[in-house]
Amino acid sequence: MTTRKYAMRTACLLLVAGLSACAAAGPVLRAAAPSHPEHAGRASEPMSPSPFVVPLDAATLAKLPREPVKASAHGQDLDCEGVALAGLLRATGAVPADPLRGPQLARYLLVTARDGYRAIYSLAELDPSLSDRRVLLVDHCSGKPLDDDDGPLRLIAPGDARPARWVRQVKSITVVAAP
Ligand SMILES: Nc1nc2c(c(=O)[nH]1)N[C@H]1C(S)=C(S)[C@@H](COP(=O)(O)O)O[C@H]1N2
Ligand SMILES: [Mo]
Repeated sequence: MTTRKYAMRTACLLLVAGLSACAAAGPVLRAAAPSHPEHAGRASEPMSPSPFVVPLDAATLAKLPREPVKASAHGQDLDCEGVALAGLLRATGAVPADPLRGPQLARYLLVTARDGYRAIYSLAELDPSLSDRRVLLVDHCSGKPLDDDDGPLRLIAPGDARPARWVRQVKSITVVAAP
């Protein structure tokens, strides 16, 4: 073998070895891409587990300030009373007391009803530092407890142009981190 041929073969071997090394490094490079948003927050921020079922028992609700809300659905005026969803989430530890940030912004509330109806609200739209929209969990309208068709708990979001998310017969409210 000539010196030149030997040099060429060595160079080729080095090239192949280099490419193999790069191929082997591939998954490592991919792993360095941005991590899942749920893990992108500061380590010091306490996070509730996901899913987190928000307590809706009478004792929990009784501790919260009551708020009136007037709204209109299908031409019918509603004059109701209940608690702010934002206050309920904070009081039960579902969200931190501070303005939402980081991975909290990729979380949402799943609201289910006894008849199978479901709707979601993002945590962000319920945070008073991000939005002035009110969403209330009401238990009385026109001075009376809600009947079984509507209650005993119903959501009312007067900022929504249609009442489609005003879930009647609320069965559960769960905080969920987006997958
Ligand atoms: N549990 C439950 N809540 C629900 C619904 C439903 O089918 N089931 N329909 C929604 C829709 S689409 C509308 S427009 C309003 C209707 O509210 P109303 O029956 O009080 O007018 O309720 C919302 N909440
Ligand atoms: Mo609707």
